[in-house]
This record gives sequence, structure tokens and C-alpha cells, in this order.
Amino acid sequence: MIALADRKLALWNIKIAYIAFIIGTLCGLLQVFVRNDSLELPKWLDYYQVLTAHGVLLALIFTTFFIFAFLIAGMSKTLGSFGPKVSRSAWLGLIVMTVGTVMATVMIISGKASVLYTFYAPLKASGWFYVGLALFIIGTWLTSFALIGHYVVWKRKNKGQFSPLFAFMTMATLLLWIIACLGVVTTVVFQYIPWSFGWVETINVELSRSLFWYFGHPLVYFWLLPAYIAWYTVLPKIVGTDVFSDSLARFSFILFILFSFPVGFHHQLTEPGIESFWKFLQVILTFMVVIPTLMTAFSMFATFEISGRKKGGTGLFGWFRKLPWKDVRFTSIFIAMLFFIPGGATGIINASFQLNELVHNTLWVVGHFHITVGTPVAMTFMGVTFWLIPYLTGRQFPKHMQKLAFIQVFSWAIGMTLMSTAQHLLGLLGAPRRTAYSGYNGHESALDWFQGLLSNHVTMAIGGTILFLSAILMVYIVANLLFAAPKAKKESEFVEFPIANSDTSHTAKYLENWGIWVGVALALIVLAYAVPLNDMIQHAPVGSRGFIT
Ligand code: HAS
Ligand code: CU
Repeated sequence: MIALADRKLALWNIKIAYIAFIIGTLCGLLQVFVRNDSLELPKWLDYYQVLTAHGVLLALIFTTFFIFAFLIAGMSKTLGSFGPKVSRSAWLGLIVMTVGTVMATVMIISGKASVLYTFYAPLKASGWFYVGLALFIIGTWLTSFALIGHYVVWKRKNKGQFSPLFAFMTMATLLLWIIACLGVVTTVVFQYIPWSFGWVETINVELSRSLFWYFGHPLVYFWLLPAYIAWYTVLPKIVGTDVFSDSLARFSFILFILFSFPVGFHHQLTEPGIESFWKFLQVILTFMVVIPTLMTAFSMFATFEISGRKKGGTGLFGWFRKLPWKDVRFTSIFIAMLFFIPGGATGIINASFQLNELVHNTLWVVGHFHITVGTPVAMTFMGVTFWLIPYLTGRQFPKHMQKLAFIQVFSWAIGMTLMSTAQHLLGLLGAPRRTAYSGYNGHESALDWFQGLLSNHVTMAIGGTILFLSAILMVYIVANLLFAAPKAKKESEFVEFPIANSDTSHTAKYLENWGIWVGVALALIVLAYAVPLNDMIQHAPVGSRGFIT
């Protein structure tokens, strides 16, 4: 068991994550009903306000706090307890993140920041919203530097040794995060804050969006990589085998460092002001970043097959039945992976230059991110929560809670299937996103948009309702595991932090040479961004004033 201080730190991160989770999912519930025209929000509550809260609380706050909880616990587990300096910096990070979160949330709730989670200019929020975001990021850096410091200390003490796989992957994730944040910090500090406080009149919209998406794309991999950490390091242990290939695992994370950044334009393919050559270059690089995911899929199948055969599975697929289906720690993550197959496929459609014309700014994209971050990532985090909280609190994960966990995971999968299928189909048929109104193109209301069984706003709302019920169940399980489940007394009652063995005897030394990889990543960033960003600054049209909804 890891040190008490480290456990407390991780637990606080989890608690804040799930507070954000329940408020964020409630907002989601309100949205699906507004979209199908069966709910009119009261005067003091606005659709865009709710949508902003939903995006910020789930995509930014829930994910980030949970990720840090997992990384803190895993780093303490694999590298040993935190020293006083590391601990102080990580606590400070937690406090600063929380202050930033509260500031941003208060601004959203008071209706002064209805700018959605992408806060596109020229939509303008109160300056304090951007200050809150900046503080949040500074907080994440403090925690990140704490964890990096912990790694450096370990490396000094263990010269010439590979770091444990969990720690290596944590380093890759944090480097990705820190480099990504440079873009959003630049635009928030130098563009949004001066503009929103009225120190300057106008803002360069294209530049602000480009800097945002320079951050916004790696952001999605910042969510994904911790899920991959669980897939690579935790899952093999749960199915009773070792990591399939240590060097493949490390190499795939390095590819994410290289190819996560020079691709942000795939979110801006329809925007004027970027020459098509640069869009096309970034589209090609986007397809490069599919490779580490396919490597991951290969590695997971291999892990499952090896495990199933070890347990006596024979024939081509006999191993499949030998997987531990009754173990919710496994089943949750398996379902998460299944969702990523269509999730990744729709991503490839989005990234295809021409196809993007059809789907951009439609509900299709909303469908896409609910089966990437909303299920593969979120459900992996849920699957981790089931053992991580009892591990940290020293409580049991009782049988009846395990049953509820199954219901939770399956209901999430059903709700998401209904909701995201409807979103994809409606999107293909032209239903727009980022809007409260569905009555476009001569349609009076959302209800006569499309009457298909699945291409229907009602189906979307049914899915959303099931999801919200599932979220309530999740929070009930979390609360139970935090405060009510019986304390573990006997050896057999303790819940473990599953970490698989990873054989480094064939792993090449240069894989852990961060200098090389960060260097190549920076070179790719310069290649993909230097000229177009320079153009945006040199040839900027008159800047835009702000608009407040
Ligand atoms: Fe995306 C928009 C392209 C992955 C999240 N994406 C978004 C937005 C979000 C998001 C939040 O090019 C909306 C942003 C906004 O508000 O405007 N996305 C991609 C591509 C990938 C991709 C090429 N996205 C993700 C992930 C996300 C995420 C991961 C969150 C975690 N996305 C786009 C584009 C847009 C976009 C455009 C802009 C659209 C627009 O016009 O606005 C790739 O990384 C996908 C690679 C994945 C695969 C799938 C491989 C399959 C696997 C299955 C695992 C199964 C296993 C075995 C292991 C190629 C890995 C299971 C066992 C069995 C038996 C099956
Ligand atoms: Cu992207």
C-alpha cells in the first residue's frame, strides 16, 4: 500500500473529479431535452450556459482531476512514496487547479461565460473566466512538475535502469500536456485576457483558434493516454499475464508525443485564412497518429489471446471465452475498447479533408466525441475507479457493489449507443451542433427533422436519460467506496493496484531519451505551424470586437 499522504492526495483529486462529473452529466440531460423541444429552460438558465458547463466540467475538469489521481497513485506505487518537495508541489497544484475551476464555474453559472468549452473568439466571456482557465492550467503544471520531479529523483537513484512502464507512460503523458498547453496559455494570456478586460479593442480570431487547436487536439490524447496506461499496464495483470511487448508500448507513447501536435488544423479544415497546403500537410500527419492506436489494438488482442490460451482456450477463438468476463475491472475496459473501434473510424472520416465538409459542425462530431472521450476514455476511468478508490481507502469492493458496477457499465454502453448513433445519423442528415435550435431548413422543430427510428432527437434524448441514470449510479458507487464500504481487514479483502510485469530486456535505451523525442516533436511543430501562424499574424485582417450572447 502506498503512503497515506499520497493516498489522500489522489483521493482529493478523485472526489473533485466526480463532483464535476455529476454536475456535468446533469447539464447533458438538460441539453438532450432542449434539443428535442420537450424542455424549455427557465429564464435564468440558458442553453449555451448549460452547454458550456457540460463541456468544461466533463471534458476538462472531470478528466484532468481523474487523470492526476490515477497518475499520482501509480507513480507512488511504482516509484515509491513522494518526498516532501514533490508532495508540496502536487498539493499546491491541486489547490490552484481547484481555485481556477471554481472561478471558471462561477462565471459560467452566473451567465458571464456562455462561450462553450472551446471559447471561440469573437464570443466573449468575462475576463475572470479566462483567468480561471489560466489558473487551472498553472495548477496542472505544478502537479505535472511534481510528478516529473519524482521521476527524475528515481532515475538519479537508479542510474542506467529503465523506469517502470507506468512511470515512463506518465512522463510521456505529462510532456504531451505541458507542450500542448503552451498554445492555449499563449492565446489566453496574450489575446483573450487583454481583450476581455478591455485593454485592447479587438482580437485576431484566426490566430486564437489556431492556438486553441494546437492545444485542443493533443488535449484529446491527454485524455486517451491515461486510458492507454490502464490498457497497457493494468489490464494484462487483470487477465493474468505480462505486458505483451515493453518496447512496443513505449514506442507507441513516443509516437503520440511526435504526432499529437502538428495536426490541429484538422479541426479548422473549413476555416478561411489557412492555405490548403498546410491543411493538407496536417491531414497527412493526422493519419500518422492512427498508427500508435493500431499498435495498441494489436497489442491488446495479443494480450487477450495469450491470457486465454494460458487458461486452456484452444482453436482459433477458444481463448475469447476464457477471458475474465465476470470481473468488472476487465469487462468495463473491454467495452471501452469496443467503442473505440467506431470512435476511431469516425475520427478518420472527420480527418479526411473532403469528408470533413459533410460532417463539420453537425451533430456527427458530437457523436464522434461521445464514443471517444465519452466512452473509451470515460468508461476506462470508471473501470479504474472501481478498484482505485478501495485501494486508496483500504475498503473492500463488496459483491453487491460489483453487481451495481456491472449495471452501471452496461447502462452507460446502452445509453451511449442510442445517443451517439442518433447523433451520427442526424449529423449526416444535416442537424447542426452548438445550437439550441433544431428547426432549420424549413423544419418547424426538432421533432419533424427526421422520423427514423434512430435518426431521431427522441432516441437521442432516451439515450441521454439512460446515461444520466447511469451517472447517478456511478456516483452512488463512488460514494459507497469512499465512505461506506466495509474496511478490509483480512489479506483477501484488500483490493490491489494491478500492475503487470513488463520485460525490458529487449527494450532499446534510446526510447527513454526524452531529449531526442521532445526535439523531434518541436521540429514537427515548427514545420507544421511556423509559416501559417506567421501568415496569420502578418496578414491579419482587422481584428474582431467581442460578442456576448
Ligand atoms: Fe477526434 C473532433 C479526428 C480520436 C475527441 N475529436 C473531436 C472532438 C473531440 C474529439 C472532443 O480530423 C470535437 C472537438 C470540438 O468540440 O470541436 N479524432 C480524430 C482522429 C482520431 C481521433 C483521426 N478524438 C479522438 C480521440 C478523442 C477525440 C481519441 C478523445 C479521447 N476528431 C477528429 C477530427 C475532428 C475531431 C478531424 C474535427 C471534426 C470537425 O470537423 O469539427 C484518431 O486518433 C482515431 C484513431 C483510432 C482508430 C481506432 C482503432 C481501434 C481501436 C480499437 C481498440 C480495440 C481493441 C480490441 C484494443 C483508428 C484501437 C478490442 C477487442 C475486440 C474483440 C474488438
Ligand atoms: Cu483532433
